[in-house]
Amino acid sequence: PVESGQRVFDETIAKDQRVEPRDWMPEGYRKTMIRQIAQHAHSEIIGMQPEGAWITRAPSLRRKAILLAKVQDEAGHGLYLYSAAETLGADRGDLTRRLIEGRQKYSSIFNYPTLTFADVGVIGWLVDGAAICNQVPLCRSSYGPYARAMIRICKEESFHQRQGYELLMTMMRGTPEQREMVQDAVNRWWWPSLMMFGPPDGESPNTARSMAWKIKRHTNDELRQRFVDMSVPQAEALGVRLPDDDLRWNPVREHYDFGEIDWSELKRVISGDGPMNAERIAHRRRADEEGAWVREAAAAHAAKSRAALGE
Ligand code: FAQ
Repeated sequence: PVESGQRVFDETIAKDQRVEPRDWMPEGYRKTMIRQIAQHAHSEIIGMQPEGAWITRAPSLRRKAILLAKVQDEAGHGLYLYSAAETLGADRGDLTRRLIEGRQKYSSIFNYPTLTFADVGVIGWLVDGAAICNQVPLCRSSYGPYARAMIRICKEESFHQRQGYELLMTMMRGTPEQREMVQDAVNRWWWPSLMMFGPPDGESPNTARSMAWKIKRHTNDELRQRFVDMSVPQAEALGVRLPDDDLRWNPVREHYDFGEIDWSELKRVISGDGPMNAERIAHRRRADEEGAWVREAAAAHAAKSRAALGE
């Protein structure tokens, strides 16, 4: 019965234990978890595109091998997360359809273009850095399969972040043109990276409930601040300027103050009107259509194998 299910669920959350697929859970919890995991999975898969565009143009065999490995990891994260969504009763094909039809979201950050190879480094440093900041606390998220997926994904994201930083370090030791490329990429990606953490707490409809359910462990603004504090010394070590005149240490708060984020830009990009939204979705749609025959063949082969075994 629902009442005892609710009681067990409440106790599980209160004791900081994990909710598992077969456990009773409130419908709202299930819906929220499917929404967040699906958005996260879609982000990994769409997130393959900006960097994937540079695989054929990587400046050396070594850089190409690294980039290939990173983009493959992202595919792996996406598949891993779709599996986590399936434990909640979602259907993978249905989630993909919703993405392609614009009925489900993915991270705003992947709707910006990658103009030079320095963008690959900056995505590793800032975008993967922001992803780690957001996802390390999710390793303690209340839904078991999601929390466990995050542990493995965070380990790989750490490698991604380091490869980006190392790439930028190398470019910063290079020619003046290379240093300019890095600074230009930082100028373009800094503010969108801050937007990855979502709307400000006062305008985040999901945070309160997701915190009560221990799906989220910190608010959007708390994690954004943590990311800013972490990034400033890294920028100094690298020798780049973060493009914000209001960025300075606040000894009273013991945090860096930073400038006002253009929230209208985040709204625009989330609602489908960013620089690359149409292209990202068109590419994903094409990949889905071109892969249809593979899925059909695999299903037919599986059915034949089952028949041969007399099942
Ligand atoms: N972009 O009430 P809240 C990666 C939506 S990392 C687009 O605050 P919530 C690694 C939000 O979904 C990127 N939409 O929502 C990688 C909600 O919409 P809905 C993926 C955004 O869920 C690196 C509405 O606005 N990481 O892929 C964004 O409590 C390099 C109201 O917002 C994750 O998904 C945004 N930036 O908090 C891959 C992490 N922000 O559904 C390749 C897991 C907000 O109500 C290359 N997710 N929205 O219509 C989370 O932690 C949370 O879902 C937040 C949003 C923090 C993103």
